[in-house]
Amino acid sequence: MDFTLPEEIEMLRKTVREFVEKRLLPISMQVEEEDKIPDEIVDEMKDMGFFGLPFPEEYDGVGMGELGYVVALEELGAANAAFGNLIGAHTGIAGMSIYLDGTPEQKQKYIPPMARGEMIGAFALTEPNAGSDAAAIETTARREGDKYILNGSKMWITNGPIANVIIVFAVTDKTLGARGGISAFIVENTFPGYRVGKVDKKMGLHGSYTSELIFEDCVVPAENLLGKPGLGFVTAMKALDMGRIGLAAGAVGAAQKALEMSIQWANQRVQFGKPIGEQQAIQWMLAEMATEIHAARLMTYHAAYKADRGERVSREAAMVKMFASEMACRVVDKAVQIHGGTGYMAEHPVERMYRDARILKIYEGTNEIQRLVIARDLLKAGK
Ligand code: COS
Repeated sequence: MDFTLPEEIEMLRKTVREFVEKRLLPISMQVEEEDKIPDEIVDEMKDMGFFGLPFPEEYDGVGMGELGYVVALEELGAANAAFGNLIGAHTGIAGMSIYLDGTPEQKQKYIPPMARGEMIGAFALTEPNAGSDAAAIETTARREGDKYILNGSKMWITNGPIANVIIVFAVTDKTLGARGGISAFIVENTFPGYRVGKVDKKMGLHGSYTSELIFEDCVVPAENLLGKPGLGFVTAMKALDMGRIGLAAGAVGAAQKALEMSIQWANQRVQFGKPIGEQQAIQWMLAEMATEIHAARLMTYHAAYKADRGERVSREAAMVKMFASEMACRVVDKAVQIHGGTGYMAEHPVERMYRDARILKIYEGTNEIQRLVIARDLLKAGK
């Protein structure tokens, strides 16, 4: 058993880390305050291949697979969460849906411009009446000749306001539900009847855009049906399996950064005549933080490795999403505690990280849903 990462992935890590240190960390506070990633930074991220990390080079990707992708997301997680969120929605679930289930023509048409960052992706599943119960979506798609007509609305869609390619899940046969009644579509933002609705204001993730998407007799060419008719729910679940591993990687990266800031503060902050790091209370917190991060990191790499082998990872993805997100929340909470009043101040990065971490337990499937997925699989497999 070899825990060494392939050399090209270690090199990728080094490149991303340097970029994060030089370009992203210095503007993390600016992104927070302006609620926007500067355009020139997004362009640099595109030039570095961040938008197509897992996809093969034949699609203009970097060919790093899921493992390389999660290592990059882990590094990105050290900076403002908006950076990883842009990539996660675009690559991890939108591009991934096309990569997993698209026809050769669809892959050739959409993945290269997405990998180059010329088209931004979004994944539109959630609706006002269908969050955890994703099979309860009400958006409809009815076939009319060589077109589908979509009607309905989606909410809380990451990258919604800036997306050019939207993976939309809609009901094609109400009687069949999750098993044959939901289809996936590749919708371009220029298609008639598509528009962006209300843009959301959030507790955290400032600089990452989330919005409602509205489909009013939206006309979608029949060739933009993604995968087989009626099998869209399976596409959504498979893409989410991959997305959840990426989410865990971002959580690990953020937690690692919070730990490093806490160690630095523990060495520097003097109380009772000595650095607080010499107090056992602080030492125990640091030890617990580091241990949990280590466990989550190994779980993340393992799930990505298994995904790259083409194995089904639903159980592992649910486990690592649940564990890493809860770990990150515990770690950033301790980081705020170690920083004391300083950590509660809006000018300190741990204050932002504390707010940003909270969504990890909710999106890409609440942790209650992850527990359900794990438990169902346990009961089915008997182990
Ligand atoms: N991979 C492949 N196929 C899958 C799958 C997966 N991970 N999960 C489900 N399927 C397929 C199966 O074929 C399944 O049928 P069988 O069990 O008969 O084989 C079918 O889909 C229906 O699945 P299931 O019975 O599990 O559907 P449920 O309606 O019970 O819902 C949950 C399943 C709750 C797990 C699903 O709705 C979910 O993940 N909800 C959270 C949604 C979410 O993450 N939202 C975040 C917003 S998008 S960022």
